[in-house]
Amino acid sequence: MIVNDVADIIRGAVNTLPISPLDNEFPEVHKDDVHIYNEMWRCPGLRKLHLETGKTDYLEVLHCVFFPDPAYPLPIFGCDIVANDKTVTAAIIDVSPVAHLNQIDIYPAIAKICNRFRFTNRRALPLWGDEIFSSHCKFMRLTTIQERVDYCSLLSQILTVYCGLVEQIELDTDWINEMNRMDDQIWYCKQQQKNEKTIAVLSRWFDTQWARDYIDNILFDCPK
Ligand code: BLA
Repeated sequence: MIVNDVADIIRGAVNTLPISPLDNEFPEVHKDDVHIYNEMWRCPGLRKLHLETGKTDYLEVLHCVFFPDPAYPLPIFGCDIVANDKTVTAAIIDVSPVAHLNQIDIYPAIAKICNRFRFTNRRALPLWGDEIFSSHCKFMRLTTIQERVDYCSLLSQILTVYCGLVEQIELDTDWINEMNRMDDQIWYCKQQQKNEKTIAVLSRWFDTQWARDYIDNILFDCPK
């Protein structure tokens, strides 16, 4: 199953970092045939590394975001998978920019990796996504086994570069830079909160208010 393969790649990358566990309000959520698992960590440079996997009888989702500590000049890593029993309808991966990343430019390495992969069933980003994702963002349907393998390979190469950057990044003590990175991360979270497909699926499974709170506080909580 693609969600399990992708989750294992993410856990492998997370384990290369000096992580510690993060308070996790919902390690597991079970309702009828819906089962959601949350894993959360932190490490120097990242305020929250979050991996969520969700399964129902007919749908599997994986959501993962590495949210930087705004005191460090790091971009945001994010990926998402939505799969039914036949196909992966949505697979997305991006290293999303925020202001003042000038310490080390990760994008030439990311561009080189992304240019190695060509997916046939590309999808257009919704407007809210267009405003936060980088120009290297990949968003597509995965229809063949080869495309799933390619997605996993793309993911592990990007995570190697991203986690390598996290390990060598230094604190940027300029508080104006920090405030700008904070603003951009809040903008990222607010835009992601607008994804109507997330709220639609979660409110099919749970109470609408619970779904809203879960999106705003667990999936895309703003930095404080
Ligand atoms: C799309 N996200 C979706 C879709 C669903 C979810 C059902 C529609 C699938 C489709 O169009 O084929 C739902 N995703 C979820 C749910 C969870 C989840 C319920 O992870 C967890 C409980 N979404 C993210 C992250 C990104 C992201 C981190 O969580 C990107 C980094 C992007 N998801 C994203 C985008 C779409 C999407 C861009 C397409 C939205 C659209 O086409 O309008």
